[in-house]
Amino acid sequence: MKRTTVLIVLLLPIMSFSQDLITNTINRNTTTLNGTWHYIIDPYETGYYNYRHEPYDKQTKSDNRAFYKNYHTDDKLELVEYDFDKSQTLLVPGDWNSQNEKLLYYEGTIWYKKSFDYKKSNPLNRLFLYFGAINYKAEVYLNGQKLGTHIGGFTPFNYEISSIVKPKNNYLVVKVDNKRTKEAIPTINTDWWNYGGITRDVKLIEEPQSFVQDYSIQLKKGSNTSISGFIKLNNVLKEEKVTISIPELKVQTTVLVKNDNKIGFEINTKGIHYWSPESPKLYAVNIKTDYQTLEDHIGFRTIEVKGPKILLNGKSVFLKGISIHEENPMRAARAFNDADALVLLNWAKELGCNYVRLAHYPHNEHIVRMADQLGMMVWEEIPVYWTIDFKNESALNNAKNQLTEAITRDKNRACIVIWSMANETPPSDARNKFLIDLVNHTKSFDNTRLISAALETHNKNGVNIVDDKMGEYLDIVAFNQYTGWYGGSLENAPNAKWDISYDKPVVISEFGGGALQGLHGTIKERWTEEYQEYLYQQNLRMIDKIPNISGISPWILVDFKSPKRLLPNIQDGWNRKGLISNNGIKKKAFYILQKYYKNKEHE
Ligand code: GCB
Repeated sequence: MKRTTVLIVLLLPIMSFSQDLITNTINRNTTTLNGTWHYIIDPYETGYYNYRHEPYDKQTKSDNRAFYKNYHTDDKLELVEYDFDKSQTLLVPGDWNSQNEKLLYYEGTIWYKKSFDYKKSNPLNRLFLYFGAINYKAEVYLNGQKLGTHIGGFTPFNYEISSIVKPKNNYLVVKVDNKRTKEAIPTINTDWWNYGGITRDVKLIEEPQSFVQDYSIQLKKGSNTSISGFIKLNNVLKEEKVTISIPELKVQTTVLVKNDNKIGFEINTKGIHYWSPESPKLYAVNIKTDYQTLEDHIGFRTIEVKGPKILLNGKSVFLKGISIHEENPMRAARAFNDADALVLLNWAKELGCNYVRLAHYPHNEHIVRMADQLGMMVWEEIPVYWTIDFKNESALNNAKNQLTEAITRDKNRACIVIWSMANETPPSDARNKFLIDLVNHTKSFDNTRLISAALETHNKNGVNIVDDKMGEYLDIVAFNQYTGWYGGSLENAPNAKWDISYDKPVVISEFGGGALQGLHGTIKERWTEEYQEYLYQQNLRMIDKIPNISGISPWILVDFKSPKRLLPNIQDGWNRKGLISNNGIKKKAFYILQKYYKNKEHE
């Protein structure tokens, strides 16, 4: 193998994490805790607070009434008012709403309990407990000891449990609370189902004393021959050598690691087969220390903006996209595995997409990895949605933390080309400050991708205006517009006038309208497939004339559940803007967009 020049840069810790996230858990030595978990529905939080409403886990004296104690007694006289083992079970991963009819609308606390045995393969090894996501707030306890609290429903977190875990009869208890609150991210008001529960994989990760916790391996900004990034070890015992190799490119480099800080590296190479939708090449990359070898599969590509164009690997690209929620419509449930990811992404492929907007929060790692493999560019977003409590410092920290966790998990995925800061947030000084903070935060982690946010337009004297101040801070000016649905005439749409203040690529992050699959009529009848079809035809005619248009992600691939959509016999709890119905049948508008994308291939 060719040795290349090594540049070692000591990167300062960029921010302190609430817990240090372990990345690439898919390729580590793990044991799943997925499966059946016992649960107790606890709307009054009886297992958390005593009758003076003081949390048990903040008391100095241990109290067996706390559900996390999972208390059992042989004393027939003793008062014990809960028993996980006699309670029902739920499947993990999975939302609770879709698993028990009584929980469809439930928003509040549910306690989960899983017992397990665990024998480490080497007694000196360390053990970590990893959750893919829990919506929304999780209090986690193992064998009666609190591990921590996590806030945010769509990002992973982990705890070290080496000193608590036993070979037999461990009991893991998690209090999950999905109540909506004003200061949360997202806030009280959203147009999607507030699925509660342990919604993603749970696993135990066994690691050596000192291990590779995280790394970034990507093409360096501005270069198409230099692969750079950092390696972060956990618990460096002595000076350690870490070798990063990409056998197929015949390159490797070794860095000397002295402490737990991130260590930068750079590898120069030639002959990279760049990742693209047409050819989503992923390279096996090995990270080797004295104690372990960790493998990943990483694609290399450049993504940049030049004036009003988006360039992928130096060539102008049009984002032929579609928006997607993390939901399997056939199960009417949160999506959480490869099979779900395939259903959604194969539909997008069939539509002719090269790009998906994963709205409105970070989706599970399965779909992101699948997009990497299938060659689908991705817009990843955090749930800063509508009217967040922008003046609230803790809301900002919460949003930043969710962004940190999302970027930490996904930064090595070539498919991700855009980080989105927000969706349809109302402009104000407080909002601008909030979003600018998020933009800077993102740049401090990852300067290789583009930054955007779904903004809004307003109309003045018949002209559609995009002048949101945030446009200055974004690489791509994206906005949602609903001509023909929430306002504006479809007939005149193709002649609409546009005034966009920025000479940057423009992406229509949403447009669309609802139709009940199977309902037919004329283009003058709302909810018919014909109306939706006409809406797509006219919007696409209009979009073709928008200056600097560089991509679209219409709203939305498939009908999705929303408690806000109440019209009987039409909506029945579903947002009907899907191009595909909730039972998987394509509506007429699907074929309009498919044809539009097909024609784009010849442009
Ligand atoms: C929007 C939102 C999206 C909604 C959609 C709608 O602008 O961004 O979350 O679901 O409109 O259907 O109204």
